[in-house]
Amino acid sequence: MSSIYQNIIASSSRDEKLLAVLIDPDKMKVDQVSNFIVKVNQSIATHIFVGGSEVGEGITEKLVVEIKKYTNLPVVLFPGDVIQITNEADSILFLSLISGRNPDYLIGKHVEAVSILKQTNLEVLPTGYMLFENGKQTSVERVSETKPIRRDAEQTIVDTAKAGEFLGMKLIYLEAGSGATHPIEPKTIQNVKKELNIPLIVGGGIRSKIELESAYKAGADLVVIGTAFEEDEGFFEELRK
Ligand code: 1GP
Repeated sequence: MSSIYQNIIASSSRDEKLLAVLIDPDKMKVDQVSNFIVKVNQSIATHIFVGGSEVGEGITEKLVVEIKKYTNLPVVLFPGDVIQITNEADSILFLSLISGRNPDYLIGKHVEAVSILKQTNLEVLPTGYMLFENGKQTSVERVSETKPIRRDAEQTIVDTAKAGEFLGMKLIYLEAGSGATHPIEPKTIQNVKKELNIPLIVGGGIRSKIELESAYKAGADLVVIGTAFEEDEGFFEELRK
């Protein structure tokens, strides 16, 4: 079986766009999973991401076990903390918050995670994670105690993403923050994509098919959407039209 990363690379080289549905264990109860996953399976989604900024111990694992009962889509952990790591998933975004300067989120938590990861079969995806300002404080900003990157700092944005690639990261994730009022601007996605030789993930605040398509058109290989599905499951339908 080819790896999740190889599949992302292959899709990116064929210009086939990917969509991850983000499930936040803080917001979804185990008994809501089956109905929700039926909709995910019927949708254009290609991946399920599971994670949140402030999830308690054991909660993610229970949720992933339940999700796996109903889908064959790859389940990728998108953890806010080491306690969210579970071998029940297929893969993990090993996120380094390269927009910030907090050593805990650049390398500290990663060192803590190693002894746990060594006991799993998770495919580890080294990911440069860049948080953008969005007019209000996001939970990533609060929990990580880092400043997001300014949206007008074009050169810094592009150079940060490229520095991530030079450091050997395999993915770059441009994050506007869950529930952001504005998604990352297409121009920014385009500028970053032009510089990168690795796949680009974009997420935060995408609530319409038009916004999804403009992120793809600008160069996002994989888009992550959580809030729009949480608030209205009819959004799955809208994306199919
Ligand atoms: C958040 O990028 C993801 O980490 C998705 O954001 O919930 O706004 O879709 P939304």
